[in-house]
Amino acid sequence: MQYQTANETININDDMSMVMVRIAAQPFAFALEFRKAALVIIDMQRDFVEPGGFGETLGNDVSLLQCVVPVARDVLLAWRGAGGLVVHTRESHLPDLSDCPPAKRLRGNPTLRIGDSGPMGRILVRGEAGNQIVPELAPVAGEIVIDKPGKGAFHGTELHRLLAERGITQLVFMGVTTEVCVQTSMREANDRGYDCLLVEDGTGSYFPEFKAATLAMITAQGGIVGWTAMAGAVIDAADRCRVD
Ligand code: TIU
Repeated sequence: MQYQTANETININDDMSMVMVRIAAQPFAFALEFRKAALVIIDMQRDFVEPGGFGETLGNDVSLLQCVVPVARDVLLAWRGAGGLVVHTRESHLPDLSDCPPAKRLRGNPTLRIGDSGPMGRILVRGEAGNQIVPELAPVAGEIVIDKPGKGAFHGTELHRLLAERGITQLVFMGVTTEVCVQTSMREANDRGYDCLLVEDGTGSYFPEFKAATLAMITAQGGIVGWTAMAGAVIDAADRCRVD
């Protein structure tokens, strides 16, 4: 069965489980197949969002990322409420740093390097306070948590296998920072065959101009990397996929 609402077409299976919802997006509408889609929240960790973590050691103003938290929370709650799959990632390293290439640790002139002790524990090390996801977006039982040693969520992780096992073909991305871990993960996903959508107001950068450029790069050339859409459109779509 198919029916038309003001701005979208919705297909419904005979068992009334919704299979496809159109999301208003750039460069054109995104056909969300909710049961084949996962929400992927990249690195919403204290290390990037709060003072005293990795982001600040690199010289960044972490307050620029804090506006992402309430928006990402609204999308997360809607997605969760509709029973969708959620993936959280954390950029993190083993305590012995055996998964941290020296080139990454030694790059630049940070006030503290990866593995050094900071105000929220060892910088970017698994299990430390600063490495945890901010409380507003904390994972719940049944959600996938990926600890990743690189910027991309697929490099050195089981993410592709875990998604393939669940029949996931579409990924809706949020998180930080837009042009570093989010864009790298989206490009990795795009090359692995996923349709990817980035929530524009659910992602943030220490450099607003880099965020704007990333959104433009993703959607250029007919969606060379994927789509972008506002959180409200994604929340509306998730709400329509609820089976109450
Ligand atoms: N520095 C910066 O912008 N980002 C990172 O190092 N990691 C993530 O983006 N998660």
